[in-house]
Amino acid sequence: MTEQGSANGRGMLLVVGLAVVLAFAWGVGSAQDAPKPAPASAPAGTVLKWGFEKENSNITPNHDAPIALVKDKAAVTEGGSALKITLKKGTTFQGIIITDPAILSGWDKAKSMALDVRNGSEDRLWLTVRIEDVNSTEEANRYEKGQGVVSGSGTVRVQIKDLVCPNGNKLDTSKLQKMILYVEPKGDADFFMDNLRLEGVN
Ligand SMILES: [Ca+2]
Repeated sequence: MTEQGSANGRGMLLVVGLAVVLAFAWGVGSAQDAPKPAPASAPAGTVLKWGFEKENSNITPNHDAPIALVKDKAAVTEGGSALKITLKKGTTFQGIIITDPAILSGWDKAKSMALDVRNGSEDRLWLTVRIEDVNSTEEANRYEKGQGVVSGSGTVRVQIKDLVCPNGNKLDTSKLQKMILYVEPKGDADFFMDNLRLEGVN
């Protein structure tokens, strides 16, 4: 009985000893693991080019479009403000001209350009993206394509590989000079833009 008890005691000591060794090993292992980064709000490779948070002298109205930075919660998708274009029936080409070199750089290393938009009207509106490089002198050698934007919020996206001019030449995305974004109003409405970004940047 005594021997049995003694054997049990040794067994228990062995189990406790093993547990201590395992716990120590576990602790050391955990300490050596690199901390995992917190999940980012945007996918890896996304680079914000303009958040419409402040005035920019290199972003000007196209065709005298009334533009303003607003803190409209329904339209803001990045930071605290978005760009509002006040559309009026009978006007055309309402939007912005971007000539900021910082916004137009790095496109050659990206897969796509994306822009969050909000169409405050009930109509499906047509948003045109025109992009020019150093060689763009006329329609034939610039990129210009429209996309339908339904009522509400959405994202307009242009694949960089699709930046081909009517003459068949690809835009030189390392030498972009200008981007014009404009909407054709169908009536009085507000149109918003935010979070102009490049995606898939390597
Ligand atoms: Ca913003």
